[in-house]
Order: sequence, then structure tokens, then C-alpha cells
Amino acid sequence: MRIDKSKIQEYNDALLNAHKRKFDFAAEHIPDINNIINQLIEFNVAIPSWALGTGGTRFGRFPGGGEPGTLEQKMEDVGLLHALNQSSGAISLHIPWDIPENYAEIKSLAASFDLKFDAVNSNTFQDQKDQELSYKFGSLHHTNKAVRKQAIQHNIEVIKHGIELGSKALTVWLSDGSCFPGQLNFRKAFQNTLESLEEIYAALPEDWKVFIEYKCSEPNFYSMTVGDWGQSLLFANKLGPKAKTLVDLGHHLPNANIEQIVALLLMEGKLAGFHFNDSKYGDDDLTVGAMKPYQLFLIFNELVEGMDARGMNHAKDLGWMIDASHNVKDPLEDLLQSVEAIMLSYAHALLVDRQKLNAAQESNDVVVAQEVLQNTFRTDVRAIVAEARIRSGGSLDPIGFFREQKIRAQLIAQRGKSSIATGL
Ligand code: AFD
Ligand code: MN
Ligand code: MN
Repeated sequence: MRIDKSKIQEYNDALLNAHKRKFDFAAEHIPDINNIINQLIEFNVAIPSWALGTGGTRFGRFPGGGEPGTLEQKMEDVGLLHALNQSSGAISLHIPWDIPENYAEIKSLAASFDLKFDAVNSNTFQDQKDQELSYKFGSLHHTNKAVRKQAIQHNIEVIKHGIELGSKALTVWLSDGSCFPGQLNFRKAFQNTLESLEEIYAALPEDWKVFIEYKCSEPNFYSMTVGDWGQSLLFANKLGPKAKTLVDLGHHLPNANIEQIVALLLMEGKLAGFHFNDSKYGDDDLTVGAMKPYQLFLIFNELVEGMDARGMNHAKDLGWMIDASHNVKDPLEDLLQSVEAIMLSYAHALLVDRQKLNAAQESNDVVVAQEVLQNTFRTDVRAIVAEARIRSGGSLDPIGFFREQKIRAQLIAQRGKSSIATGL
């Protein structure tokens, strides 16, 4: 379904006076407010094609109906999010869950929703129907060269799909690892993976990147072959300038200082970008900002500081994506909440008084440094983010609009109660 722009306008009109009061108050002491708003307008976060349906756990799955059953419907859903928030203008495909059949048609559909194709993702963590060799004991790190070859070939296929669609990066997430001590020779596993990645790297077009995503555990519980940022960075450094490290917020050991990881990867020019989500225990894939909003802000603070130090474009020079899974919420509402949380953190980071923070750091004034960050974090910037949204044609209140227009009920009427989306 497509959202009628005049409906958004109508909905906004009723809320406009109240919004204006909040915005004027929020903007009062920000001299370069228009500049901040333009940066917010530019900033977009890609939506993964696998997050549009109900995720579930290994214990069960409780779909809410109207899930997108085809790639076209998934794009329709992302188009819907983008129409509402104007900040979700890209989709990230997972192959073979979303094999595009007719590139020209898919591309024109994307254009009609004002969507771009973000990084393409390979999948060597599952065995597909008719697949010759199994990934039970890994893919790119496998002891058997034939399995490695098959996985390399798959990644090259994924790059080919991406080229047709206009993607500029391949994200490789490996489930390779071991479940028990002694199962694996770590050094050989690393070297096999490196060799495999080298072949994939060689297949990258000139203007492409490969994002190497690390994860500390699951589905392997004793070791993961790309288990942390150090291991990912080792691969990225050995591979060359097109290889970078991708940070997924749910992939660290408990209490890891992710903002410090981000600062150093940025310093090295090796940060690929993000998979945003939130977690309490592990790779929980919860709504961004649901558990640790202050951590999210601290990460954005390092991102803005580090990108500015390198003269990078906030919107374009890193890959921004959500990687979440929804068990009890409507996936579209959940994604709207996630994008909003990201925009709020970005807005906060743009508002940090950098001069004051630098001075406090240089003079070891711990209290003032903390005050600068916490005062910013405790400032209500919701009206500023909402202003950016309406200036670019989005809804003042995306979730309110989604509910008022009964969008899920409309999707169920179109697609049925039991349509199921592919993905995890
Ligand atoms: C994994 C990773 C990753 C991968 C996804 C599959 O976060 O990005 O593509 O799940 O759904 O945990
Ligand atoms: Mn991820
Ligand atoms: Mn994950």
C-alpha cells in the first residue's frame, strides 16, 4: 500500500500548533538550528529486509498478520516507513531470502518509494534446499576446501545481485565457530577464513566495500571465528582498504565499551558502519534505545566527534542500518521506534558543546566533562527531530498516524492473516 501524502498533511495540521510551541522552546538557544535540522534531514537509516516480519525465538513465533511475503511487499513496507519518517530511505537485502528476479522492475519499484539499496548480505549460516555441501561446521573457515569454495561462490553471487541494484557494499556475517573446546584449530580457521575473504575481496568492484561483522557468540558458543572487533580488524587490515569492520550493537560481551571501540575504529579509518539494536543480555535484537539510551548517545557522540575529525560526511560515509527482530510488537511500529531513537541520539550528539567538552578533557575537569554530556542527553530534542521530519514531508507522529489509519489492518486485509516473511 502507498500512503496518501495529503493524509499525512491533514494529520500533521491538527498537531501543528502544539508542535510549534514545543519546537520554539527547544530551538530557542540553538543558534544554528537550521543547520542541525538539515543534518537530520540528510541522515537515513537502512531497514533490513528480514526485520519486516515477526522474528520469534527458537521456542516459538507469534506472527501478527499482514507480513510481506515477497521482496516487492518488503519494499512496500520500507516505503511506508520512509513515507512516515523520511529517514528510512534504504533497504538491505539478504540473499537468498530476497533474490531479485527482475532487476529493472525492482529498481523502478524502489525509485517509486524513494528507496536506495544498502549493503547486500550473504548467508552461509544456513543450508539452503538443494545445496550441495553443508555449512554445519562452518563456511569460509571450513576444513574442507570444497565447502569454502561454495561459500565464496555464494558471496560472489551476492555481489553480482548488489551491482545490478546499485548497492555499494557486501556485509559478511559468519556463524563460523566452534561449540566445544578442541573442536577447532583457531589458527587454521583464521587462515582459511582469510583466504576465502581474499577471494571475495578480489571480486569487489572498484567502488565497493566489504563489511566484516563480528559477533561474540551464537550460534557457536565456545568460539566464533570473527568473534570481536580485534579479529574483524585483523581481517580488514590484511584484506586492504575496501574492507572494514561492522559494529552490531548486540554482538559484544556484556558491558563492553562500544563507544571506545567506535572511536578507535574511526581513528583507523576502519569503521564500516552499524547494525543498530539494543540488548540486555546478548544478541537480543531489541528496539534501538529501549534498554541503554545513554550508551546509544555516547556512541553517537564518538561518531560525530570522530567523523568530524576526519572530515567525513555523517550521512554518507558510514553504513547505517537497523538489525532487529520483533517478537511481541508490530514490526513496523518497532522499526519506527528504532529510527526515532537513532535520530534522537544523532540530534543529541550534534548538540554537544564540543569546545567545552574538549577544554574539560584537556584540563581533567571530570565533573564538567560529565555535565556537558549529561546536560545534552537530558535535553528534550523530540520536537527538533519532529521538525526535521515534517520539513521533509513526513508525519509529525508516525506511530500515531500508523494507528489512526489502521495500517496493519489494511495490510492484513491485503495480504492475509497468515502471510509469513522470510528471514530469522
Ligand atoms: C546475525 C547478524 C547479521 C545477520 C543476521 C541474520 O546480526 O547481521 O545477517 O543475524 O538475520 O546475528
Ligand atoms: Mn547484524
Ligand atoms: Mn545479530
